[in-house]
Amino acid sequence: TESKTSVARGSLIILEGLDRSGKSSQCAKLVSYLQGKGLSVEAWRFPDRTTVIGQMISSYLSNESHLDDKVIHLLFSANRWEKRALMESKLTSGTTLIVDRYSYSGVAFSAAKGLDFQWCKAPEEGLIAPDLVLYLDIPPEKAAERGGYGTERYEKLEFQKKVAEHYYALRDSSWEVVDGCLKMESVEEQLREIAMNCISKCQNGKPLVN
Ligand code: T5A
Ligand code: NA
Repeated sequence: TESKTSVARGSLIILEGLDRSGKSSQCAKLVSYLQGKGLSVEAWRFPDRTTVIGQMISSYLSNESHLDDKVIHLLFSANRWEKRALMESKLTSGTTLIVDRYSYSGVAFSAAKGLDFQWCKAPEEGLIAPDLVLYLDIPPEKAAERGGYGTERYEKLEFQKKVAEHYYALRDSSWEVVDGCLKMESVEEQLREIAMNCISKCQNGKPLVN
């Protein structure tokens, strides 16, 4: 029989946080830093709007379509499930994934609408568990100051406060909370160090779990 050469696996690293906490900016910076170190790294994001389900989500988010709260919740989850197999093969073949939002967004946003917390968590069970969740912590009021809240600012602020509460209820041992109010460069530096640590642990045999 042929002997398989085992490849050090990649890490599943998620960025989470309220709207405007800086996730997309930091994902891009972290990916280019890690690639510059010669590592195999890809930037992913959820929702992944490139699939058929992703297009339904995208049209819902831009108010072009209306969907029942439970239906959109399940579509967000299905959008992660349809990427699960590819995610697993990337990770096992040694590619690290830096992912902008994951199940935590799925649960926190839907629960903030009033859906039952446990009901929201159920369809996420069996997805690959992150090795690291980088939570960019920012008070909802501070996030609102970053702009984009428009005329419905108050309503959105109230909603973001609820999202924050649900995020806190979801914290687990994979989380590292980083102060998202610091200047961009400071956040960037902290994320680099925590991510490098995580990547080493995974390369050294930390198992991949569901
Ligand atoms: N959703 C998502 C669900 O309901 N269920 C789900 O399962 C999933 C996956 C779309 C929506 O879908 C919901 C959550 C969302 O409401 P999205 O497309 O990821 O999700 O959201 P976006 O609108 O693209 O991104 P955000 O608004 O969340 O912003 P980011 O990515 O957190 O922040 P970023 O990097 O774009 O920065 C925002 C602004 O702040 C500045 C930036 O320059 C930018 O102007 N900024 C800083 N300013 C000062 N100091 C810093 N440290 C700064 N960092 C960034
Ligand atoms: Na974003």
